[in-house]
Amino acid sequence: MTAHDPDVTLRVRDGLADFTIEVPSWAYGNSGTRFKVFSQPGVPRDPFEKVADAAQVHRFTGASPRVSLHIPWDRVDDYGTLAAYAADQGVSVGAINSNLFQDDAYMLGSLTHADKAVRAKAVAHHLECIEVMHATGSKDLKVWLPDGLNYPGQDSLRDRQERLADSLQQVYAALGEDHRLLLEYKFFEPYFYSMDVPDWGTSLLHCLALGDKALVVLDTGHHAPGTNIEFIVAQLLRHGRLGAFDFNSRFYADDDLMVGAADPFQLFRILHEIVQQDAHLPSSGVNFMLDQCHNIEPKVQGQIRSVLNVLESMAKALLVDREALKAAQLAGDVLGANGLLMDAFNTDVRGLLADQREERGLPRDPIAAYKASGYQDQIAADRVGGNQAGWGA
Ligand code: AOS
Ligand code: ZN
Ligand code: ZN
Repeated sequence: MTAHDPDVTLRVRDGLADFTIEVPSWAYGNSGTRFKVFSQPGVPRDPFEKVADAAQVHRFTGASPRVSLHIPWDRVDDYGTLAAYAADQGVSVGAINSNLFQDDAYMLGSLTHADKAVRAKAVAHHLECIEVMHATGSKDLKVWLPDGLNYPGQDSLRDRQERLADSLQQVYAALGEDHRLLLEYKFFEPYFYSMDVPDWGTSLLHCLALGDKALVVLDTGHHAPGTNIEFIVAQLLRHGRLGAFDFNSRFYADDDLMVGAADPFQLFRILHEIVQQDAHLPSSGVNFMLDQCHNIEPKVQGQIRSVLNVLESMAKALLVDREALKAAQLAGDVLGANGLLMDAFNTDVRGLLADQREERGLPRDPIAAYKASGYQDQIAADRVGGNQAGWGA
């Protein structure tokens, strides 16, 4: 197979025609680890400048028309003005991310806390996020629950699940007609003995209890080493409960590095499962989002690289000859079936994607075009003293 076979070219063009990747507002601000936040020149000073930076990713890739917001990091006086500004920049507001991990009241839990007043505070925060959704046209409320325990006996594992179910039900009841609640799981951090939504099964159980508008968020950095993530993708798709990805890369833990940078083969295998179920099409409702923090690399450029990594893996997944694969699988042709997958993964699709970008009036090399645009120098000159609140700020 080559990426220039006519039918292959068509399969990739059709498959990517409406495929989009949502970028996070928090990728553009200074961020770091608990050891150090390295400041970079030109970082945004407010959510409007974050949106402007995010819009550059779409401007040069043509594949990132939505920007996830985070409350309170992106709190503004008038969200309608922010949404209108985003539209002027050629993008729209995507998921609204709540924050249950930076308020002292939540030290022992937020939606799971033993104190009903603390749970009410956490529920009220989500009602604020839902108001932001109404004001911006966002359809997705993303809830990452950072609650957990550090020691056995600290609290009742079961009681926390009951409290969580009740709290989530209150949030779910407040959703707008066309809103969705996306519940993200994480197997450790910021707590280390147990998390209250540690795995896809727990997220799925709560989503099933809530209703059809509750779906699971799969963050690729949120699993124990060696986890077969594509199995989780296949299972959640089978039950119609895969709401979104938070794409990133990990070498060690939840590193939030550029997606595809650590294990492009894993990214390909994940997207192969997506393509097998046609879940790359907008009709699937799966939201492909990035959740990354560019600590040492240039921010906008790091996002462009990440988007290109997803597009390249998706294009390779679209190369897989589905009929031939199914036939080989049914025939028990182990090496033939594996060979079909590896043939697609080992195909260089960069030229094909560059050709297709050029056909759409986009740059063949988005990173080179971004670097030549002078945008980075301009924001470095204009934005003195930037450091919008965000990770590690
Ligand atoms: C935290 O580890 C999770 O990945 C969250 O999805 C994300 O980083 C947070 O929602 C930022 O808003
Ligand atoms: Zn995430
Ligand atoms: Zn994470």
